[in-house]
Amino acid sequence: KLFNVAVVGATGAVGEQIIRLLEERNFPIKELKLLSSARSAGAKIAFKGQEITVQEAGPDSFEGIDIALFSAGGDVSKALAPHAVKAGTICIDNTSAYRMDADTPLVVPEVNVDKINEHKGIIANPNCSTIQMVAALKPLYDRYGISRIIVSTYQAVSGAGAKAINEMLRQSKDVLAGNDANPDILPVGSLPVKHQIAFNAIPQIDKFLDNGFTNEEMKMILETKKIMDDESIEVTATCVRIPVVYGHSESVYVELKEDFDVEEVKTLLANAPGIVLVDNPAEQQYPLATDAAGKLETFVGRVRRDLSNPKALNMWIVSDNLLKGAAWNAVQIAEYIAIEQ
Ligand code: 11C
Repeated sequence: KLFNVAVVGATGAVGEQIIRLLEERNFPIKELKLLSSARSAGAKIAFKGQEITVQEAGPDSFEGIDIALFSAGGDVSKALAPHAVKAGTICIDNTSAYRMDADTPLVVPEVNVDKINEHKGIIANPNCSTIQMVAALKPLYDRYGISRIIVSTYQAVSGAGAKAINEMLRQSKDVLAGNDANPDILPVGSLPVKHQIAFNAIPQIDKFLDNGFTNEEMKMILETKKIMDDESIEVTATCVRIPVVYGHSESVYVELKEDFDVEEVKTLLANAPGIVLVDNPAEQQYPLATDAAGKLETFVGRVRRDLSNPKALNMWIVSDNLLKGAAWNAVQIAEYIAIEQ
């Protein structure tokens, strides 16, 4: 069967990757409709040797569309996905708009692919930093159980969009030339205070909540429990923006419920779907954002027993935040839907 597919947010950093993956994976497409805000409408994007003109997204854009992939921000998803669902479109939403809704499956195929069939029109794609962590922890959860996760992230600027990439590169040149960084975008475009990202680490991703955690940290905490389908897992997170362009890195401490053998853990990880074990300290081999950029897999290394708690492991988890963290996870879900129909 061939599908009519729409990409909402076609000109954004994630939308671009979605279109590239649909082409590379040879997704069974009858017609591809590219949608965006009024500002980007009219742009032309190449797909399989054709030029497709981007149209302005509106409530009537979804007639005849089988699958729509949304990555134009939460407000756009909230405004348009209900119209798409009414038109019979299955929506794969890459924003946080519907992730925690009880009716919306939150899916990482390596973890809970079975949830896709429970959708009521919308399937949510989790936050990038959550996706790579749960993909790597799932094989350990299945074998030993997990009681607690403590994660610190080192997140790429591309997670905050193309403007943040430009800002980091521009600031780097300016600071090296002896000029002011003049921060303008990060940590949060809509907040008044801005901080330099070049040659820096900013412990704020998204806005703060009353509990002292940021939205990004709460996403990691709440989404992990929902995806793992286990409210008993204790999770805490500190999310930090660093001057890397592509690839989020995470230092993860995980307490397991049962005793484990570190070599067995490595074997489980090496054999897990979508996971690549890169763990050879003797040769200084471990996952690096620069190696993960452009790849679909999640890379895990520095696997070692914790010295303060013999039931815990430390590890380093890296993946391309725009691919497994966003576009690839969404296209993977679309591929499962296509196979089922
Ligand atoms: C970042 N994780 O790196 C964010 C971007 O909920 O989909 C993705 C936000 C989201 O800034």
